[in-house]
Amino acid sequence: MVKYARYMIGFTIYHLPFTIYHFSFIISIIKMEHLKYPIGRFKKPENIDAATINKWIAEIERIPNKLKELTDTLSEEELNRTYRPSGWTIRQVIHHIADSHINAYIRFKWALTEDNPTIKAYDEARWAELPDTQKTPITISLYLLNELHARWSILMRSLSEEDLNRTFLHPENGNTYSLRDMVGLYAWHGKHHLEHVKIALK
Ligand code: NI
Repeated sequence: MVKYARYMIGFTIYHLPFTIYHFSFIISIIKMEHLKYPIGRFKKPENIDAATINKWIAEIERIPNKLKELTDTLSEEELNRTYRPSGWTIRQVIHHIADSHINAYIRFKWALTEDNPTIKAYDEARWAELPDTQKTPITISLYLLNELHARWSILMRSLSEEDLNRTFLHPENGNTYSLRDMVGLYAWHGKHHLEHVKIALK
């Protein structure tokens, strides 16, 4: 028995560094997931009723203003801060939201005017590296988002139940998405990046 206890103690001490290593590795993965997805990943509710759609549209409408409030007085140094190691800078996040939502708006229009069209995917990481991201002041993307969201919201508010069920096909994963789901996804997307800006400024 003593021999067994000694063996177990020896075994535990011998493996302790590995255990600590694995534990800290798991913690760092959890931390990275949290920095990447501070409000969690988008979870589609089972039932998306009219009240949920209205709430989401109101959230999309508020995003440009919230972004402006957060970034209005930032210095060049602050705009270059990132929200996680090797993540985007605040400047890139703002320009990315404009890139993403321009694409989203066009996807809505395609789905409303064609029968389950195949949309065009885009390489968001490479878009965020193009020269306009460095050279354009963020105020231009903030104005763009303000005007775009105004027009997008008018379109979204005009959609009937039937319109909301219209779909498009994403060529990268072969999945079909309804506009009903997309309203939720982009309400999430705005809040998701808003949180990144807040983290970068902490
Ligand atoms: Ni994004």
